[in-house]
Amino acid sequence: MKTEMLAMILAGGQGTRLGKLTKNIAKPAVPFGGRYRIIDFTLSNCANSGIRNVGVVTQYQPLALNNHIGNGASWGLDGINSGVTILQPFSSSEGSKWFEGTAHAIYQNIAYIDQMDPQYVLVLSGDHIYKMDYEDMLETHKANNASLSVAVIEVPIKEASRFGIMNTDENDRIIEFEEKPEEPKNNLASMGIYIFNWGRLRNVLMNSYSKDGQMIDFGKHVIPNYLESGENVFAYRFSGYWKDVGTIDSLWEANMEFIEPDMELDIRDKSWRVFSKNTISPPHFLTQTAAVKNSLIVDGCYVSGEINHSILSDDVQVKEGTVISDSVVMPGATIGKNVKIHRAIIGENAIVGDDAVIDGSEEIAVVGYSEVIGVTLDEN
Ligand code: ADQ
Ligand code: ADP
Repeated sequence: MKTEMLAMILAGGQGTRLGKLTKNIAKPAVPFGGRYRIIDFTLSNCANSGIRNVGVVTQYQPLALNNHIGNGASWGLDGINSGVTILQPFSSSEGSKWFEGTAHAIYQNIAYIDQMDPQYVLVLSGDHIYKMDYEDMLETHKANNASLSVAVIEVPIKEASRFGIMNTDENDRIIEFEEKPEEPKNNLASMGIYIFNWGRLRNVLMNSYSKDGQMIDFGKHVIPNYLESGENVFAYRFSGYWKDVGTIDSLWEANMEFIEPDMELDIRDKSWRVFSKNTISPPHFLTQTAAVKNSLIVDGCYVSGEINHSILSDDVQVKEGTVISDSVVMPGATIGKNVKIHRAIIGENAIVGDDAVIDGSEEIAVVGYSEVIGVTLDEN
């Protein structure tokens, strides 16, 4: 099988910064925006950009991710010349080894990539919320005769030290790159999205791993190596909505932005749909005592309480007397009577007992995946 550009989604990070929300599931499988999981945005970008073959590199708690992605049919990525392949760490003659970094994770999957025989490999991250046309990025990559293209976005300078930061010339050729510099020189940040000419990247990785194995990370090792050896490395400028939702604060913020009907990331745009697996839940039901304002309520919810500027994901129950504001409730959670929840993320399948108070006024409050709180023995 021959494919022009193969996408590899790196979905392997543990996401320790999301704490209790990723105790049992990988970060890309964390619910987002009521109806979605984080990885849906990247998978939908692939589908909408005409990419037919996608490898998803996992390592940590991939079960929920496997269940969600299935055969890729929800994104139209099933069929004769297309597919999604979940790639897990495997034992080799060197013994089983975790993927050590992003470039090492690609190296570990050379056999899979070779089987697709692509000219270009698009490397993506599984934890970003955005819409991007990778086909346009590929066109620019070809027009620049680039060996590597890096998608870039301008970020506030105070946040720049969280990213790979670069300098470009007037043609957007990258002349300098620093991974997460302590004192960033400017605000042009790498989005961690790369197009590589596969032949060249393959050689670089094979050479490195037959010797010292230094090429562990794209940001720390591979990009600097390309620049040193005088390869054509170009920036591809992106200016739309883009958010790395790797922390509690950014995950909460992105969800709150998602509620706004005029949000920059337009999910109602029929020409660029965000696909997800359909859970086939019944229509949501609002009882006589329910009061819902400014909120997203997904299928299967049963609501008797008051919901303000919040997201209830599928199959959430909210009982009478409860008030939820500025919060995200993930799928399957049950919230008892007379509970107060403010500025919080309630994890998937969590149970919050009657009269509990979850107040994130100071710092976003989190109830973990399947966590049970405030349930007393006489509860029925
Ligand atoms: P980070 O996001 O900090 O920076 P990293 O932690 O290496 O980079 O993760 C990138 C993606 O790969 C994440 O989705 C992570 O889950 C996944 N991942 C990490 N290690 C993996 C492994 N061994 N196997 C499989 N998946 C793995 C990167 C760039 C910066 C850039 C930011 C933008 O290095 O230059 O600015 O992305 O967010
Ligand atoms: P965070 O920085 O929030 O922890 P990342 O997605 O950046 O989230 O992942 C952190 C790192 O942890 C990744 O580089 C990944 O390689 C490593 N990691 C994740 N899961 C495991 C695991 N099960 N064993 C070893 N390393 C892991």
